[in-house]
Amino acid sequence: MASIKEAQYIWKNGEFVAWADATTHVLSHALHYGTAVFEGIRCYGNDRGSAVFRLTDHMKRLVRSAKMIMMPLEYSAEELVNAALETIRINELKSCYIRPIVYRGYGAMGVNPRSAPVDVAIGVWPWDAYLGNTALEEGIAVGISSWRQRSANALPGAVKSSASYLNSGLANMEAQDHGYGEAVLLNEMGNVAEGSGENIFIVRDNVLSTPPLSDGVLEGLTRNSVMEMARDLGYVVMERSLVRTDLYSADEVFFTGTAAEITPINAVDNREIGKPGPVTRQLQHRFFEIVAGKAPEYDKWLTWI
Ligand code: PPE
Repeated sequence: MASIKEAQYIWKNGEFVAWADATTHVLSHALHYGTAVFEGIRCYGNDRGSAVFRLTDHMKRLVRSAKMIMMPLEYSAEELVNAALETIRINELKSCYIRPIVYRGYGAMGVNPRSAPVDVAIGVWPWDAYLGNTALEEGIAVGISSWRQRSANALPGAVKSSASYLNSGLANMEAQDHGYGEAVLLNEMGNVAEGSGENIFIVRDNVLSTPPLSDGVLEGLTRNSVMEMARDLGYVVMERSLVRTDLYSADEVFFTGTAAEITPINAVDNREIGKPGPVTRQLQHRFFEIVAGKAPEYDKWLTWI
């Protein structure tokens, strides 16, 4: 989807190493068995400096992901926050994407991961619009995937694990092969879950709805932010199960995610939703104001470099 724009240094197990030296052995456990959890975070350069959006909340989610898969993590959320900030500073980036990963490294094979070491790394690099340059303005067309969302009792959506993203990749490749910008996955029950790398919202008669966590979706921080922003703007926001026809009949549909930000959806399975609607536009506007440091009441979500 995007080739990496290289930066200079990677934080690895408490030290900075040169970008090119941040390698791992081909027999690392995570490469073979998907034993890794990670985060995606954005830092926004703006008039006041550079601000990371919901940094502590992302690191807390990483700690929870590791805990849920019984992967011992030596670092606290606070230590990881500081490591991320140092990594941005040493790379002298104003705006960037931040990718912390906790993974089972080299030293043991076999499905039981317990005797493999746990390695931690943080990479940062510039990452522009996730779903293409015109996506934020014009929206994208999506298709319901023939792949189901991995089941909550097999590979829980609540854990941001590398293993889960095989499912995402299958759905995204299929969607693009069919000419869509992104996939929407239904869960095993047939309820709408999420995009391959985004949460989803609909708007109908000015009421926002998004699938509940119990439908097996990632507890997205952009999702959480949009719910709070929308309520502050006076909208009713519901977490309720959605079926595919709720998407077809919506006034507006949009994705949320760190990489995708707030991306409007203009068609679902070739049913036209249309140009980005007023609620989507208002929320996008608010979101970009917040990350630009122009909405003091949401400064609680920003960590300045
Ligand atoms: N669902 C999934 C499956 C997902 O991967 C993401 C983020 C979200 C929802 C939204 O979560 P949040 O970022 O906290 O609002 N996907 C990350 C990785 C994307 C990638 O291609 O890699 C991201 O947006 O950083």
